[in-house]
Amino acid sequence: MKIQNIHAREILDSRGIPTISTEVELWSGDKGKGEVPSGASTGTSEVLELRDEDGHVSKAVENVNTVISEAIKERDFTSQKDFDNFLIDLDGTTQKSKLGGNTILSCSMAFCRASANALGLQLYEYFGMIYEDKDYNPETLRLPRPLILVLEGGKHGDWSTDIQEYMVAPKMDKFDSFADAFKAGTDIFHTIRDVLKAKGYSTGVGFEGAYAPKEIQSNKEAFDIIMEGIVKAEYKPGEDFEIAIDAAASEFYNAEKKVYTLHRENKELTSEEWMALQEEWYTQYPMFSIEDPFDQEDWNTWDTFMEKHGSKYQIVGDDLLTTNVLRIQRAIDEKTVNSVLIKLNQIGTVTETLDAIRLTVDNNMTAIISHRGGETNDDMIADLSVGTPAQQCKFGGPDRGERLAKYNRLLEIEEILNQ
Ligand code: 2PG
Ligand code: MG
Repeated sequence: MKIQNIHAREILDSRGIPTISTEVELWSGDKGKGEVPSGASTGTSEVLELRDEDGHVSKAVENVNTVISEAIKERDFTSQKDFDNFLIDLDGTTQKSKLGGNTILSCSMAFCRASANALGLQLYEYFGMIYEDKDYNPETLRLPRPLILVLEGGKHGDWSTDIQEYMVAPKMDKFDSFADAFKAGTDIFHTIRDVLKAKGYSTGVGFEGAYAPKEIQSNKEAFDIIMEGIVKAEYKPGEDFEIAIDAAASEFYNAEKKVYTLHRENKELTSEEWMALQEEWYTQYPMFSIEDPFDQEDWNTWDTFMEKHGSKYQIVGDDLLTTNVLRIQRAIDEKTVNSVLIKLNQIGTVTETLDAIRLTVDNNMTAIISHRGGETNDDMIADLSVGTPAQQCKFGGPDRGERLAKYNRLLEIEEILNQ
């Protein structure tokens, strides 16, 4: 695949914050675009997001339009891996701190789309091809189980709760299709709105398209509201829907004092105390998945939690692992998690993202393809969740266009696959 042109520009993400969009044109005339998301609650081991002092991304844009453009134009790349490795070498740093992780990812995504277009493939088919799974068979592609956001707090929801995300997860065998499961999830979402209204709580949404009522009294009340929503929407908690959370605990961990500060509970808790409080909550509800229950460097507590509860819950590393194969390997060796959250922009190329998924599933863990707090209308992650063996996705709540761009793409893919 030979590149004729590459061009980047600054656009705004779903929060009105600048991000980078890059378009690649191949000599065949096929084009592809990549729009990069941005985290709000970021892990410290993520690749560098290159920003100017005033928050813009003009340096990142300039890097694409000068250094990268000059280096890759007219060059023939044999594969996505070849292209991504070329950019990784051009940058030459472990954190992609010279050119920027966001800069490199925008090129990687754009090249990926252009290549799929050149081959006349759907993007999910192309992911299936380049995932290098020897058992790959387009006939067996599956839609993911969605973890649908219904309430948000933490950094995303102005700290209405300390826990950042409360999600409902349909049991897929209870529904005939992804479309049916997703529709049921949105029914619950709308019913939760009624529950909040009845309590006199606000129903405005946070960064990721779910309710973030300031009036909520405690982290636990959020669980009760969700249970009421599931039942009132006439689904059975535990049977039709389970609950998933992302505690994003690094955001309220005080590393100096070694305590978790729960503003909503007015408590400062040691790792052990925080674990005990979580255990008390989770045993009362039909929990399925628990993401980032502890700080990103509190490995020992993670290991203990996993040993005690790994057979019962999906325990997911996000800020802990940052889609980084070195950290994922450590988690495999120490048995820290049984699931890995996958985000393209934590690691900075399509190829390294596929490597992270492969390492995860080859070690019998689940992979969840995830959006970011700051998103664009780019829907690549929907295709990524279908074309790879990741069986779950986390794309936010059904009340903001940039979240629905991904869900709606899944609805489209399901229809194409059923034809
Ligand atoms: C997370 C993500 C997405 P952010 O923590 O899982 O929900 O949030 O992009 O802010 O890191
Ligand atoms: Mg997270």
